[in-house]
Amino acid sequence: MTANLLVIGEITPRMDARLTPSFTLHYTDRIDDVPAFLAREGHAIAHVLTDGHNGVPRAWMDALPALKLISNYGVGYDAIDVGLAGERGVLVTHTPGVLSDEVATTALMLMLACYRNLLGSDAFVRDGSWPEKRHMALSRSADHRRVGILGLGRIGLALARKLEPFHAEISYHNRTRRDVPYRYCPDLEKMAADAEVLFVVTPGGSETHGIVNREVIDALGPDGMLVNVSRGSVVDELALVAALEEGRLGSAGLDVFADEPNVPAALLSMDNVVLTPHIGSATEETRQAMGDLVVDNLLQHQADGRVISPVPECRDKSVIVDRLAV
Ligand code: NAP
Ligand code: 8YV
Repeated sequence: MTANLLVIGEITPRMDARLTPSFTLHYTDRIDDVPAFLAREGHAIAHVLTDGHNGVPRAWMDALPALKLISNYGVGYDAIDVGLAGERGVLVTHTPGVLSDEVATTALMLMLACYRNLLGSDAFVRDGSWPEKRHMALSRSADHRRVGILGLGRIGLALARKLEPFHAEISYHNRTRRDVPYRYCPDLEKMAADAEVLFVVTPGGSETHGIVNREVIDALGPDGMLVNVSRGSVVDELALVAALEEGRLGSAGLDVFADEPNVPAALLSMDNVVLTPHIGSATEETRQAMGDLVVDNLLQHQADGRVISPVPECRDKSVIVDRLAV
């Protein structure tokens, strides 16, 4: 007999095909009245699949008394109340590692696009300016930059390694120092003052809310660049927009925003910013790897109650499968 799985957000056909033999899938996007559905069927749903954008609304969790596992399609799980999940004995899994290189590439791409004016160059060709004006204004080099990475975790480290061929001088700020060949800065504002580019790669959530504030942005300065691929909540977006408008910050590459998919109107007309719609991990290859891990967690749990990649808050190590050992 198949078990019920509540699917919040979009999944790929491959994920659907792998899940269907073991689960009856209930897509919330296809249900007219989700609260009414949950009031009727919620008692029989032990598994939820969601993503970093949607999480699981509190009211829905309350309507799922038999919930055992939330499998998150993404590494960031700030949209899920892991404290509440823990209290209720609900496991939460995510997709660490399999997307690190892709998101690092996105961050690097944003830096390169800003320094080398990729969007302006493309527009110069498309709008017919090239034959008429002949030369564009010179851009800035992306080589030999002093770079600060806020959040040298899995993605931050992948990014640091990708920056090495650009001869970057790399510093980082975490709460804890790591055994890496990069300079540790215990003070974020000081790191920003020393850096030409500040990359933001921490998790979202209350601990990091607004830590890139006006002071940090001002420390980066009129020639500085901010690249954010973490969560919009980590940066004070009003302060960021004001600094760009007033020339207190030089440029920005932004993949994430405070109120997605809404982007502050002022950013849309600035030619010193590059904007992408939260596509850090959004390639066929990486989404396949993420989707496989999401599904593997669900199938494993269905088979024996264990999981492969729980979030760190999950303290019960007995439920974790050591993939290398199996
Ligand atoms: P990770 O390995 O857990 O790394 C997070 C890093 O942030 C760690 O080095 C951690 O070091 C640091 N950190 C955490 N809280 C901090 C704080 N309050 N102050 C300073 N540093 C702090 O996570 P990851 O796999 O690299 O992913 C990072 C985040 O990227 C995700 O949580 C997600 O929000 C975002 N992401 C975005 C996309 C996208 O599409 N744009 C895709 C994937 C992930 P300490 O613990 O020592 O402080
Ligand atoms: C996804 C992300 O876009 O992994 C994350 O934390 O932000 C992205 O990989 C998101 O989880 C939605 O699938």
